[in-house]
Amino acid sequence: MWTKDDLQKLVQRQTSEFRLIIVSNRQPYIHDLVDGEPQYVVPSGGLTAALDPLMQACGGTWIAYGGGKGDKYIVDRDSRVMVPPDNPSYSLRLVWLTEEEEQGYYYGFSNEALWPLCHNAYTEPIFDLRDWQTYQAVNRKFADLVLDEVGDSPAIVLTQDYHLALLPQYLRQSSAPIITGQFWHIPWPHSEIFRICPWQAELMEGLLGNNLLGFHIGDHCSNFMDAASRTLPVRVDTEYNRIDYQGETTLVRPFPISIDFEDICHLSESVEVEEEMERIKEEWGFSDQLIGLGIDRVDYTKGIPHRFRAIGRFFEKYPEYMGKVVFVQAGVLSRSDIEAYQLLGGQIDRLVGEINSRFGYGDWQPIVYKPDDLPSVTLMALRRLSRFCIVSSLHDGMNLVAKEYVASRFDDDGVLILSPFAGAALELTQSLIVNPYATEEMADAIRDAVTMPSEERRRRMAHMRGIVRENNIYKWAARLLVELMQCARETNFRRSLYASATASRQISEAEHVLMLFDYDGTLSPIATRPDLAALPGETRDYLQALNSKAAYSLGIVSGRSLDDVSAMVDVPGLIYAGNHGLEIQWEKEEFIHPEALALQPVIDSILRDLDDRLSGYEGVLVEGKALTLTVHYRLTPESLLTQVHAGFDAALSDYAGSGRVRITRGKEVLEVRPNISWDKGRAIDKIASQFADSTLSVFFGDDVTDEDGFAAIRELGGISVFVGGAREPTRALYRVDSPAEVAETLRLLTEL
Ligand code: GDG
Repeated sequence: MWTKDDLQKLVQRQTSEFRLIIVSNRQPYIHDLVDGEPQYVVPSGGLTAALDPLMQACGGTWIAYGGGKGDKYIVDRDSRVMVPPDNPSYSLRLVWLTEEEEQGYYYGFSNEALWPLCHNAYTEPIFDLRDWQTYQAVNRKFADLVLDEVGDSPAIVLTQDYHLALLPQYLRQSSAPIITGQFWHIPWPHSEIFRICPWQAELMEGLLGNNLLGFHIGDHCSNFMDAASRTLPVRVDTEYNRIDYQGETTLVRPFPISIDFEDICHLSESVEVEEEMERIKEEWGFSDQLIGLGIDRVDYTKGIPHRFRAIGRFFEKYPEYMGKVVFVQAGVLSRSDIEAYQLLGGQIDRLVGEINSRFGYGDWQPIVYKPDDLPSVTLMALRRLSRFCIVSSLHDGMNLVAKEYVASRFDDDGVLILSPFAGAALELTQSLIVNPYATEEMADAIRDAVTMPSEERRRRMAHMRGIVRENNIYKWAARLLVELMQCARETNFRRSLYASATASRQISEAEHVLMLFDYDGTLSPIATRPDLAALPGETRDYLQALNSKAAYSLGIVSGRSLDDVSAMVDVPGLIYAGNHGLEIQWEKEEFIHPEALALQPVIDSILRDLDDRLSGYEGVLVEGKALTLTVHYRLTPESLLTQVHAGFDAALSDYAGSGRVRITRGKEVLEVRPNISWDKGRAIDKIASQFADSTLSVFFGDDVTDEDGFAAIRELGGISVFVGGAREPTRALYRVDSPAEVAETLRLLTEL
């Protein structure tokens, strides 16, 4: 089970070289003015509930619209404040919008166009040109602040939701070192519906600015890919869920969002909640009645009228429950400036009035409606008091209310009635899943919930709790981050060293640059035999030219022996490190690792054994390099490979477990080195230590053994460059395609 702690460790291990920036419309802590004093409130809504725990675990910056009246009073000159206020752990930076901007971007395009467009709730979207233009302008405003926050350092920017569909494209248009991910919290409509939007192509282009785009469930991913293929000239790969457009790739993945299960479970057991339960029973006059519960943002997608109709039908069909069952609907009013929401408010009030006056008697009313944004302790108490909870969404990305209900029932009691049109229905299969439009079936589901034997209630609830406990918010965040890191490796984020403004600036501004290269596959193309891997003539010239500049010191760190590599490169005055850095030679030092020297007889004996066993095989070359050895088998026919590998195993069996040698399998080569804590990374550290701290270290490499070098360079705050395909995993921060591009980089630097 994922915990906050696990997530924190994952972030440190995998993403430490990137800053994490979340961008959303709404801030997680809004500051209002109470009696002239700024006071914060945590807004209700799924987004905050899900992402605040992630930011608390990871640190970083959250960029959002400063919509609170007190916001301006609590931020610093950069519009920044540390949050949560009680336990500051990450930074919140605010974007300021005028009233017109808020109107056009938030109420207008986001909530009168996109929200109804994405939800099958039969509310017609309003497409207003001015709203659209404001939406574009505000997305740019957000992008500017994000770019300011990113500066030159590599960042993961995780954008939230439908308010910011154009932002990723704006970020990509800059050359900032950003990996872009976006989570779309609401459904993505079928392409037949999406195409009614007059700006479908622009929206699609905006979202394809993401390296990774997440939805809650697979259906929304499929809808999106289908819509993309009908809107733009994209290539869609449905097997790997990826879209290629204008040379860039967007991965489309389902990430079912969740909640902090343990936290909610723990809170619901508290004494405060127990006391609140007593207070509610007494003050609201609930004696022995069975309580049904609804908790929603009052929105036309949540199916609140549909649920009330079913409650009316329940009492009509099963009058014996009159006076014995009461339904509490808690709600928080939202977007009340929008006409569709005002109409909904009126419709709900009328329905509650009708049902209560038709069935209610004495002190008993079938529906208690509290659209008052109740405090969370009250909501928690209501969850615990209730026999059943209804989530009757007409269409819902996930629906966290359902998961919160499950998490708070530590007693394994309670029945969840759930719409199949909420993403949550795919996980909470032990709920009573009912179509909210089917009033008759909903009424029967309510009857089933109130009559369900305790044993069955517990069995179902225990099952659902197991699922939500396992699929908690930390797992969601971890999966998203892991996938984003995969994107960092798979996309052309490391497209080219010289396309990166950061790297170019770092190099051109450095007082001194220590630039080290692996040889095979980095400076020279891989050849069929090691002696054929010659250095291209122009590369030699560039190395020489650059090394003669006072601001540069160049060197080679290779797996070849020192004598071999210095003969192949043949540029005097360079730093040469051979045998993976076990021997180093240049004007400032001559070094042979003493332990390696002591283990030389062991390497010699393995060499003889490998030679005896393998030198007869076609295409096998056993190369002794004194301190290490390499077997090359790039030219060995496929049919002999099994025997060659068996030869390795036999020759190495006595040594593999001895702890004296280290065996690495690289690009169709097998290398045997003394097992001492020394590698290319340590050699690079040793060389770099001879230079001033202000020296910028750069290392180009292509093979597994170069990864140690990349790690060392990262520690030194330098520039690590992987030479090779975009899809190969590496720790390097930058990438160039081939030895030819390394030569081109050298040429450009000589001309600086
Ligand atoms: C979007 C997607 C997706 C509700 N009423 C009150 C109240 N709430 C809290 C709930 C819950 C949150 O608001 C609602 O979350 P939902 O997931 O149900 O829905 P949306 O706000 O529409 O969120 C949705 C979500 O994003 C996350 O991705 O699941 O599909 O539409 O936490 O407890 N809180 C208070 N008073 C209320 O009356 N205090």
